[in-house]
Amino acid sequence: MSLIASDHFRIVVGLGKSGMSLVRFLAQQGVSFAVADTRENPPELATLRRDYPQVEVRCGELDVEFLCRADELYVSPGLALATPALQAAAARGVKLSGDIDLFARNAKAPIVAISGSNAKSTVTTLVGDMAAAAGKRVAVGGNLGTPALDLLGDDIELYVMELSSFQLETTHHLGAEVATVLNVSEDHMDRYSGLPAYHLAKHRIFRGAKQVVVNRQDALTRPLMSEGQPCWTFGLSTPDFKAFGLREENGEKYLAFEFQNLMPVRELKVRGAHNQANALAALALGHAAGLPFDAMLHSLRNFTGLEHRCQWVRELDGVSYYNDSKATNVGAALAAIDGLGMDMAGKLILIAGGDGKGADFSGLRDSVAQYCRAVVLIGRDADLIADALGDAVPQVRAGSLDEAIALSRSRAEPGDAVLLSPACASFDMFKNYEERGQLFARAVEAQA
Ligand code: LKM
Repeated sequence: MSLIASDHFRIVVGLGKSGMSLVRFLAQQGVSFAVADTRENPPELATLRRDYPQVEVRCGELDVEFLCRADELYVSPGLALATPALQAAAARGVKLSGDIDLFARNAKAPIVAISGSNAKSTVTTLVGDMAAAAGKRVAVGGNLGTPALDLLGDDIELYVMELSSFQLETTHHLGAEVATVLNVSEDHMDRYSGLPAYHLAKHRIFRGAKQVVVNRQDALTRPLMSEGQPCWTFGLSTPDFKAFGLREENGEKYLAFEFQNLMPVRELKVRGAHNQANALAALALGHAAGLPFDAMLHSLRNFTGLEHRCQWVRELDGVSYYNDSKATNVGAALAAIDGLGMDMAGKLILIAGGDGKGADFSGLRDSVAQYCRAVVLIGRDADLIADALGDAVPQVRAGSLDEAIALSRSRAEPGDAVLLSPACASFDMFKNYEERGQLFARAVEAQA
């Protein structure tokens, strides 16, 4: 180990997916480090013990003295920065950082950075597809898919990164080529004091950004302190200079840039106004990153949406079933209820509930009243949702996903749709939203 490297001692706090990517990166850099996790048996412990048996690991309650042996802690997005042991270490001069900060220090290609309460995976995937269609060697990941540090490579020409507010909290400087907060609606109120704190965390994405992309329909997406960088906008209104939006010509709606139509909206394979906004956001980001329009439009035409994101599963007795397990907050569920509800003749049976993370569910009430025939509630916070919905619509409780499907099936009429869009995290009943979505889809497919 070199003298310079041994000057520094780091601790990776949290041994999940991103923690393990930190371990691999630090080991490869020859930096000395240890690992800590509040859990007795963190997810990647066996992998660490197998591949890095020499690395010290401390599981269970965090020990401040141990943490203070480090000059820098890389804190998992799953662990609150407000955790007393972390704050005690910080007060004693230990720097709190994260994998994205380390990624940004080491990335040699431009970064497209994408955050927001909703649609960030969709827009990240779209921009990644667009870059690939343009022939770029592109790496896509961060909060979705591959952890940031595992993406680093000498031949990469563009990084397209989905970043959560938790990842941004530990990011001191990002220096993206272009950064955006797609939208801001309430989420993670179990981790933030309120919307302002959550909003502030998200806006760290703009630190050192060369260009920004803003949502014209959401003032909370505007950088709090503009550094005079080029600013591109997207929104469903008619676009002006440096803007992407919708234009209408001879009764046909088009995705448009400034005063020029790009492609008819009907050529998109994904439905709903929010998906048009997502397409416009991806165009704005791709354009800022220098991607040509022909490649971007090719990607938009072929995009069929993400797994667990308002995904059609099957039709049964004239009723369509949709898996929107990825809707882990109220804003996401609203987009699905409004988007689907507006597009169909029948009504929705909504399956919702889970770990509400301290949310205010009253925002669901109007859309549920307008588009739903009934609501089937599951999970820990079913009562909170029931109270917020009041008498807007008939409600039933289900103890399991299977029961929820059976109850939904018995209430649905031909032309209706059953929509799993929980507006909640899944951690009270499932490993994660992917598992929740898979179990839903399998159970629906198994119906006779
Ligand atoms: N030391 C230490 C740790 C680290 C991590 C202790 C510890 C954890 C808990 O692990 C996680 C993993 C992932 C906790 C999380 C994770 C992700 C907490 C929140 C999120 S999230 O908010 O980014 N994503 C969920 C959401 O609500 O948006 C996804 C919910 C779902 O249903 O999948 F205990």
